[in-house]
Amino acid sequence: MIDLRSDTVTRPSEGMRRAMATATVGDDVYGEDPTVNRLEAVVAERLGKEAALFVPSGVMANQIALHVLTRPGDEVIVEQGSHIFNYESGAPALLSGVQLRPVPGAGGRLSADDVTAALRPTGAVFPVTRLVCLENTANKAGGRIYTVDRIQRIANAARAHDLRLHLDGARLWNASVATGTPEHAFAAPFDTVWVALSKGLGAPVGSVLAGSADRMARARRVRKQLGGGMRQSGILAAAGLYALEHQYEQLATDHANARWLAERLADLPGVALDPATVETNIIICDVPGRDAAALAEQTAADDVHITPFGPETLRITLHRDVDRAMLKRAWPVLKTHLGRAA
Ligand code: TLP
Repeated sequence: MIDLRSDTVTRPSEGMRRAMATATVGDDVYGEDPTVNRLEAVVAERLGKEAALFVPSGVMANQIALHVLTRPGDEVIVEQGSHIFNYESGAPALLSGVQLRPVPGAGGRLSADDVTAALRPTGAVFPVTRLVCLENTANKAGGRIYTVDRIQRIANAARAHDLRLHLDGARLWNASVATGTPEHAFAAPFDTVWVALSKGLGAPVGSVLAGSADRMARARRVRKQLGGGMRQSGILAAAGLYALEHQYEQLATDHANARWLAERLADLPGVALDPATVETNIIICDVPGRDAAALAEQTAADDVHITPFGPETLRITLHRDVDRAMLKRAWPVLKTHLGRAA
């Protein structure tokens, strides 16, 4: 099986399994797991924040951040393709009592003007605009990157109106590897930011949320309220530390593989794709006039798995468990099924 559905499907490598098996652990609810403490310190430093918190998933990282940065009834500006708006099961309304304001950004990314235009006037009838959430890379935009400059302009617009800022950095590592910009430079304007260990880095479980020491103390409490307090979670944190040390550089290979495939897909008659938009490990392409779900079923029958990401849109995601040789085997299958115009 060649699984290009997501970078979440990556499995722990042999070295990672060894690091997990030999990790020193303690009870993290007592704050006594040395491996978790080390992971939190390492990630806080890489993100340039005072403190960090290991959480079971990216969704929990987003939801904890929303909870500590808002009050019930607030409005939160998000891009309309964002994970928070589309794939978190309505949790912002359930867990934080906030209303999301989905804003369409050109090519799936917001600009400072988009944020300014979405601000609510003051007045008793309006919700209070409290928070702007960005996603870097932007998944539904095809893994596209928010540059530091663009983020800074958005942050200036937001701060001018006393808004807070949160970054969903599920694939922030990819943005850093692709641009050579350190993670802390991307993270600096944000109150809270999280990064995933369980996507391209290849760890089995976990994300790390970072921010000020005060906010992370509150976040620790919210994590417990959500049932995310874990015990000997150093077993999992060890996988994250191993990934950062040994598997981070590999992300560049995923990007090169994505470009290799994008250039070929773009030449197929049935596919609408500008390969220049493929900046990291995700390819989003349209198949005009054809049923994306049916196409994904056809490629799956030939053992190549991709994700329908809209009625006529497909997502193909590169990751460390698909090397160039496997990709070369996947290519004829993709070519056969996708390469026919409607
Ligand atoms: N994304 C998954 C699906 O849920 C779509 C994927 O296959 O890409 N933020 C972003 C930008 C994400 O892409 C994801 C996972 C999450 C948050 C949630 O992370 P987890 O799955 O760890 O809760």
